[in-house]
Amino acid sequence: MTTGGSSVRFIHSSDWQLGMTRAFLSAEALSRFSQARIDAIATLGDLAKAHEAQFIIVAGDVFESNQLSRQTLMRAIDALESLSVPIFLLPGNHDPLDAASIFSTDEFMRVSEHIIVLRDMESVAVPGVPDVEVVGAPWRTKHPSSDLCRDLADSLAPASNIIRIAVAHGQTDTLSPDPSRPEVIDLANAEKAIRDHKFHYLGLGDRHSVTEVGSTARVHYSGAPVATAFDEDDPNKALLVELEPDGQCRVEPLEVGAWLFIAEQRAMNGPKDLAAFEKWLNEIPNKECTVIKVGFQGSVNLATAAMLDEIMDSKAELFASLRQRERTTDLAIVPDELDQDSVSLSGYARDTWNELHEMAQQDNLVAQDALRLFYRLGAQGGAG
Ligand SMILES: [Mn+2]
Repeated sequence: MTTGGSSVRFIHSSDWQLGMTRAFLSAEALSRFSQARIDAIATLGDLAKAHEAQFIIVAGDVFESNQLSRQTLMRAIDALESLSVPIFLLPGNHDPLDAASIFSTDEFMRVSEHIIVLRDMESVAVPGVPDVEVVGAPWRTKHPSSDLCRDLADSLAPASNIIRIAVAHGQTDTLSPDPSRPEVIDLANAEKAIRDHKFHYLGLGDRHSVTEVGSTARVHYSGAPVATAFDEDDPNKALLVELEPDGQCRVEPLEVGAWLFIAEQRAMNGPKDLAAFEKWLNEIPNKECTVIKVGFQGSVNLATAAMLDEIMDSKAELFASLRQRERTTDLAIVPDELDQDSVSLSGYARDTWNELHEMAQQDNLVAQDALRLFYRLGAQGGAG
């Protein structure tokens, strides 16, 4: 494959999911999260400039759904319009090219020529870049009845004297084998299409982590440009792809986003563990863009439990989200002798405290919660 002796360089992105909401984010954090993913469009444009990439491909799920606010749509289009390189957008399972498609709105039909929606499986020449074309396998429904990547390969003749970049969306059978889902991509078949010179690179979307699949070194998931969930291994990236005239393919991950999702599990058995947890929280950079769910396991006295509550409450103000993970928390509050002596109560309050204290020591969870609240509301005489 040759293109007059010069290499082809482009950026591969996917899974922007613009308009995505997250239940664990406050309104304030959600608006920053949404803006971060719009800003990623401009960042991709800057990276294209910095690395002399000639165009950008987005391998599906540009939008979270086909039912978006007009604000999301207009802001996305505005960011796309400001790019100085051609950008190819593939409809994915979140934003299929059906009757209600966001790509069929009047606003989208009026966009500039450098914004190219891959609406069918026809090859599209890259504007301003000779001998290079992009071809896509767009989703037309949320439940395709076939492997669109196979359909695409079947429709193509071998490329001659031209470099062809294919763009598709979905899980490969090697990552997600599921015979009941006809849309799963047959990776061996896609790699055969590469060996048959039907295309020279397959840019995939759907997996939010940077992932190379197969053995040709030409099939990659770019991952999401901004992290969106806890189960992603390597998000916040885009791929810089370079196809050399001699046939080499080089792929380099580039940093795009700064959001971080952390699922943490910690042992909590006293003041030492508590101090270590607080230090860990303090040292996390970009707290306002960091979402944390944390589970605790262990057993602590009332004083430590109250301090843990206080740390979780005050630090939550700093993070995009900081929440205790109920499912993985198994924290026994066991009042000890220190707790017993730490309150200065008399009369009825003292009787109640003593009663709860005894019940709590016998693993009564309601009593433990009540005692913890009692303690935190200021019943303690000295410092905990
Ligand atoms: Mn998807």
